[in-house]
Amino acid sequence: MALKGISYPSPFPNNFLFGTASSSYQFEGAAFADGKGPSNWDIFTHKSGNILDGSNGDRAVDHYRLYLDDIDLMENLGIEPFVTLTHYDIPQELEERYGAWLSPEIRSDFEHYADVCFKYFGKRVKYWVTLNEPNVMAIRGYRSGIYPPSRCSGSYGKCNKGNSEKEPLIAAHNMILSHAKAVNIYRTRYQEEQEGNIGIVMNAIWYEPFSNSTEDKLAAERAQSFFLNWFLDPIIFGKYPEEMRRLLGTMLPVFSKKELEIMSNNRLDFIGINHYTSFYSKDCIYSYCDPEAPGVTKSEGYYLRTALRGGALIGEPTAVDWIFVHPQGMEKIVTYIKDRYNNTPMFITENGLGTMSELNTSINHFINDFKRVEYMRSYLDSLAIAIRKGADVRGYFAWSLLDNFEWLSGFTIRFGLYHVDLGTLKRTQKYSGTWYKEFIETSRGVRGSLST
Ligand code: GBH
Repeated sequence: MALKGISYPSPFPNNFLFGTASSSYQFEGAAFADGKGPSNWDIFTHKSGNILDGSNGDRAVDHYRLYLDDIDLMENLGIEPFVTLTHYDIPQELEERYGAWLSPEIRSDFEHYADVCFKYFGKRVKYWVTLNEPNVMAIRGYRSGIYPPSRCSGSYGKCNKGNSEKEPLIAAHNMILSHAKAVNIYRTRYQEEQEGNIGIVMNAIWYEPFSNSTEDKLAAERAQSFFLNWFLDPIIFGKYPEEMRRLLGTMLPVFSKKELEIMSNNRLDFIGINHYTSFYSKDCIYSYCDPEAPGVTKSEGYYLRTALRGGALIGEPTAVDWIFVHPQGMEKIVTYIKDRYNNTPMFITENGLGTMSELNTSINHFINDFKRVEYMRSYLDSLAIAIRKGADVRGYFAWSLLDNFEWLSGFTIRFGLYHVDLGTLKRTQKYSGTWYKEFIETSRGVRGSLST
């Protein structure tokens, strides 16, 4: 049915920001240009066997050279720049000098780096993000070891064995304090004059209890605590989540009085949420779980993460092994964060769908990305419900503007609203890009109109 000419109030507030997301290592290339030293990811991707298709970010999608063209594409989708100080990659030199995130020394180096960025770019940047997904950096860098610096612990046995289970906790502790120092510098030296905002971006998964039992509900709560609240609680409340303190005891680092002081000047201006998927979580304290399965050890919070229940998946599987299409998760995770953190302003800093990048496939196959549109539409609908119910969400960014270097998957997975020809690097708008532009135009204020 077509309802033409009728306007409906848009569920998105008037000044809601829509945009796209990108990241330096995945986009820029120019890995060794203009005096840049190697990052931990440069070193990691150059070791054979680390990246699925043997590729690396040396050239990526050459955003370093093509940035003006790409900014035109971004503007086409209407944005205000948000700048992230660290999206996984850090100078390899810090790794070699003192073990990077494992050392408290990184805190003052990070502070200095942030200071330089605020000083030189703060006039033009009104939204700063200190760290992208520190929870993923800590887990993948120091527990499963599948990201640099490839340190694994606990029940993960693939890399250098014998690291302490404490390492992810220590790395996280230093990340939290590095974040805090950067925020502090911004607050004391720049914010008043530059009138910007500063926050952090977390990867957030919605954990649905595997069953109605109290045990599984508690497991879902622990899953949030050991993944998300692990960082947000100390940053916002000045202490690690209750479940972590109880289960981990002395394994968990403590904040000294002086550190707490730095952190107290730190209320976040916003929480950035990267949300893509949901999982079930099943209790492993009162019920048996295979101790070799990832997630079930004490330092991980004793819960089993699974997409499968009674023979059915939590959502449609996708080309990305950890993304299941479960749009309700968006409303639920946003509402969860709203309730726990006093409705701190939120941005959905990443959401999107990866598709397979088969070789020898005609460009039309990639351009007609109806699945991506379906995914985005359903997640945006779900986000709109959370907003209607009172969540203070101020923007949404699609991951990603362009197809790009997808970390361990190299160039085998594409997330872009624009297709990138990996030979010529030519950018071509996909159906999702066209759709998103139109969606943005019709979603502002009361101009939203609906036709079905
Ligand atoms: C985001 O990461 C990244 O910020 C972005 O650079 C990336 O391109 C994009 O998503 C698409 O992948 O194994 O415990 O970490 C999301 C990375 C990987 C986070 C899978 C959640 C599962 C939980 N995600 N991960 S864990």
